[in-house]
Amino acid sequence: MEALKRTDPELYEIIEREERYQRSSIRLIPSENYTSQAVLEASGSVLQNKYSEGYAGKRYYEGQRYIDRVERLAVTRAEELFGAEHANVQPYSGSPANFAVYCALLEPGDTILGMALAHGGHLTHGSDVSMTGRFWNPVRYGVRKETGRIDMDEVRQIARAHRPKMLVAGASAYPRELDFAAFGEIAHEVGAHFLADISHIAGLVVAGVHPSPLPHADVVMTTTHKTLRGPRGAMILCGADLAAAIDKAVFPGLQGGPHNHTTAAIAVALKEAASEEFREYGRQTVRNAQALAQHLLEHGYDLVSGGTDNHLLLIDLTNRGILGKKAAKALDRAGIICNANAVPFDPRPAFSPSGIRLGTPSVTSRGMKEAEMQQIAAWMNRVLQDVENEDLQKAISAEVREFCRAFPAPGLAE
Ligand code: DSN
Repeated sequence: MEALKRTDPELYEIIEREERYQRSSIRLIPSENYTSQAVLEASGSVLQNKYSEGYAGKRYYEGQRYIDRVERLAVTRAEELFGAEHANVQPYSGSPANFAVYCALLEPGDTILGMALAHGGHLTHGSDVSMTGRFWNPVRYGVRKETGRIDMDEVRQIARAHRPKMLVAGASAYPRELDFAAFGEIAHEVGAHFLADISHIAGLVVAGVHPSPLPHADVVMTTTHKTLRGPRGAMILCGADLAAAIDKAVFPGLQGGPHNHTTAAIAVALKEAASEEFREYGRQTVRNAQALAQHLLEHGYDLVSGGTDNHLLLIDLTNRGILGKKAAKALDRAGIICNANAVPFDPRPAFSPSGIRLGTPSVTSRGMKEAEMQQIAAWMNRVLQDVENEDLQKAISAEVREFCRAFPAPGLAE
């Protein structure tokens, strides 16, 4: 970044510090990852300089001979990787992508049945604080208090009672497998479209460690930067029957020119994701999450649903008498980064919830395995047992820094 260093040393220094931070800490935010150097290069390329409203072969601007090739590559790779008839790779991120799906398939005021935000769902699945909960009529399902799991009989009952036009399956903080076949059956019984939002688990679906929502879902949306390990972006997959409506909703319905540098980086990530190495990455991500869960259980932590089937876990800290925010901040000072998170039936407010959320996509990208999860759980336990002790946090952060040196992160300079 020599040019940046010369032009804007202040910003250069901030980015350099962030890079050091990413290198020397254990990043357990389940929606984050490390993209490869190849993805970073495509993302920072001259494709940034182009405008290309429209779709490949049908643009409103001339000068697209290379841009069309880029977008066609990304689209074809997405369709092949997920076995979809149609892919739209232009959404800027997951929230606008979900919005586009609703705009394509619903009328204003139609009912959306999605997982409650407070139980692990996403803002755009009809939360009150999201415009999706204002423009459409949200109805919610959650998890069972005793099991921490979605009860498909309850989803069916709610769907029969409210007859939604859209059923959404997908979550930001749900550690268990989603039964896409059952969701699809329920949606189609009540005449709803079924949207599977696999943003968190797309990489696991590719790796075959989570069942695919295809062919049960009418539409599949995923961000590209979580377990899929691409740039920040999103894509929508659907059958040929819905392709025109989805494309029209994305452009010109909601967006102008696509971010071609991101499209290129998505294409690279999809190529990487089609490899056996990536499938092994997905499997190891789940093995690591399960190992981390097991060690935390042994240290006496209360995990929502008792464990995990995927890349993430949710700790309810109520029995330890520590607030989620306090725990997350103490862990950050110790070099272990996670986020405070509501747990299902949380009596506390969203900004100061009772739990923390952890995930293994980033640490797995660094080559960490089950043995390292044991070490991470031990550090977490030491921090959380003495959460006010900043000297201890500082000492652990030095140990973490040293530990991280053995696990180079993709895309970061050594
Ligand atoms: N904000 C993302 C997450 O952290 O899960 C979801 O969009």
